[in-house]
Amino acid sequence: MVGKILVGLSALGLFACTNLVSNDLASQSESPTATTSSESTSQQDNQTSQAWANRGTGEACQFVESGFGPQGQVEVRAEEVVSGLEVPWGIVFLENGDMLVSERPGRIRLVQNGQLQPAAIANIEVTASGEGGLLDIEAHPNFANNRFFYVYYTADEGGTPVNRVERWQLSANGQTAERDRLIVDNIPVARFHNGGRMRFGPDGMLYIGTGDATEPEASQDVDTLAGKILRVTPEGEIPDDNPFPNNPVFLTGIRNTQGFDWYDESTLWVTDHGPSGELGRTGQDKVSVATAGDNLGWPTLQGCESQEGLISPALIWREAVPPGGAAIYTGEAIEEWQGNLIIGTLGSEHLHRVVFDPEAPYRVQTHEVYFGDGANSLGRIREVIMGPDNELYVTTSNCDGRGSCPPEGDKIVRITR
Ligand SMILES: [Ca+2]
Repeated sequence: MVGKILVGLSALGLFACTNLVSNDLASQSESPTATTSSESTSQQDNQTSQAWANRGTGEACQFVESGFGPQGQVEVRAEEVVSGLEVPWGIVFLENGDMLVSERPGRIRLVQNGQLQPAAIANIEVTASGEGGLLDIEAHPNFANNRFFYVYYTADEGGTPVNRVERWQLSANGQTAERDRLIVDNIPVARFHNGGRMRFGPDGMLYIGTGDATEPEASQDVDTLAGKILRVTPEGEIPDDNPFPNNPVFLTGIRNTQGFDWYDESTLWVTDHGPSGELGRTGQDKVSVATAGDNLGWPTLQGCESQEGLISPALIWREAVPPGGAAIYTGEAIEEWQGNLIIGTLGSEHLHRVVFDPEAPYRVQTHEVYFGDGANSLGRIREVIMGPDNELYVTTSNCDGRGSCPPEGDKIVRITR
């Protein structure tokens, strides 16, 4: 039935079609894996494999020829949480509701009882040029007991810049932090494409997005850390069950990811930046559906092209979006968004909602633009993350040299009804 509606309306144009059906379809996505209790395991397995049969083949790739997508139809608003920040790249929520925020120039800031504390709790010596500096921050899954958190930053190693992940420990009173150990070193650096996103997965492993450091072919080389998503233990060791033996690499063929989240325990929705002039190409920012060991195709694939052994995107834009952080909305406040991927965008300055087909979760059903117009624009959006209060938080990145930095600086904003 859903397929027929889509086909029937497609003559009206893609955007009209997605607008008309989005609310209906979104409500079906609330229980994507629901099955009746009478079904046998083998039937479920069979259904599952059918549901994934065309993942990444190009068959389900949606190419947005112009613009970014239809205007969002759900009424949402932004509430300022704090301002006065400078390129807040990542947020960690502490068990008491406070937040740690990484600022790209190298500061870790504390938001305590809703107030941004004036002094940084730690200053990390970064070589900040271009897109490098202090990028993401991530809490240990057992932070409440061990107070460990992770930082990804660009360090000066004897005159050569490298990207590095370290583990730090927050003091008991939360006012200072100390370096604990090195987790991953010598991630290649360039002025652009430094990756930087970190997230703990549902398996308790630390996933780290890296950039190709302006060497596209590095993304296809499983023996470099550039242009990948890495997977390591909380101590920085290589897990025994990584897809490439004795190798931290989890996904290859990535150009510069800053956002990913888990659809289920083994499936990631991954955003990636497309080319900005190299190899004579521009635009082509995209969303892909990935599992362990996948090759997401940079720089081999363009647009919705497909090739054996490479994963074609689910959604790709001709015009430059570039995507910042991304999170699956799991809150109650915006019921229609539940289970959808919400992407913050930098250049196109909006929040993007992507609804996957619950029957075929590798296929984009609808997608929409929020906060994309002048009146309610937030500007450039960097981090996108669900808080422990089940609300969605984003950071602005208007003071990163590519936006219009207001007097109050960058902000953390809550997105709610
Ligand atoms: Ca993070």
